[in-house]
Amino acid sequence: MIGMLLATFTLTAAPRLAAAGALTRAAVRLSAIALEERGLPYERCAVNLAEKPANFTQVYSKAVAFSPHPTLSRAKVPILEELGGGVPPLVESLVICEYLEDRWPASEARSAQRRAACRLFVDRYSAAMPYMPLLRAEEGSEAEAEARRALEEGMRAVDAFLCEYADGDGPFFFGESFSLAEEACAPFALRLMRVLPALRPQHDPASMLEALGLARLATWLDAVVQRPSVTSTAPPASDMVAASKLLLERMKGAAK
Ligand SMILES: N[C@@H](CCC(=O)N[C@@H](CS)C(=O)NCC(=O)O)C(=O)O
Repeated sequence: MIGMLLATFTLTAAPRLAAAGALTRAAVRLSAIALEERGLPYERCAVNLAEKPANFTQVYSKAVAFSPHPTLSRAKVPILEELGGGVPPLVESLVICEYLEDRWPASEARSAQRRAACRLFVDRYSAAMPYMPLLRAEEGSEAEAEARRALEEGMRAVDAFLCEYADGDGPFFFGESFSLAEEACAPFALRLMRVLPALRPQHDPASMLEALGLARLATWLDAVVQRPSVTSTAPPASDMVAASKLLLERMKGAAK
């Protein structure tokens, strides 16, 4: 399987983002979105995750200051390296996003409380919007009904968080500014909005949000999935759907 290494990056020489041919991995896409949002030039290079090359595992080891171990510190993409000024390579997509924001702020300075709310949103979003259980459940089963209830509950929670802590005008968490809140959630939001309705039209998230009256979340999701940095780093929707289908079949096979 081809994976991605988000690698050599510098503003003084040609930056390099090492990745799979297409940005199929959400964690890597998240970092690519953050680079695109800042207009930072970068180059991508691919790494085979099934047979990780030595230069990849070495860079990862340097980043975590530990030799890759089968369970403890398996070398993962993305990696951001060649940051200049003696900065070691960086791993973990959220760490990379925060680093980029600290070093090349994409928006105006905000209070500690506002930044904390933004980080809490990222944490809440990934935990609250589960759609894989809905895709994995047999159609018409009690498990499917339960998964639908869980997604609806999550949608209500995320909408309530936006209403309470995000800028009222929207569409993003900080109004017109596309921030870490969006960078970190965008790949998952895109999958929710493209894959779920394609595979289970009866669970179309846009219709669910409308029926539940969750306008703030609907506005946020709409704006996120249309953002150029999100669409330009994403594979075509048909590829995302096909990849999810394959994954579901594998999961089904493994469960037998
Ligand atoms: N928490 C990490 C997760 C990164 C991750 O799971 N990367 C996967 C691809 S999406 C990977 O490189 N897997 C290879 C492996 O675990 O051997 C992040 O957000 O950067």
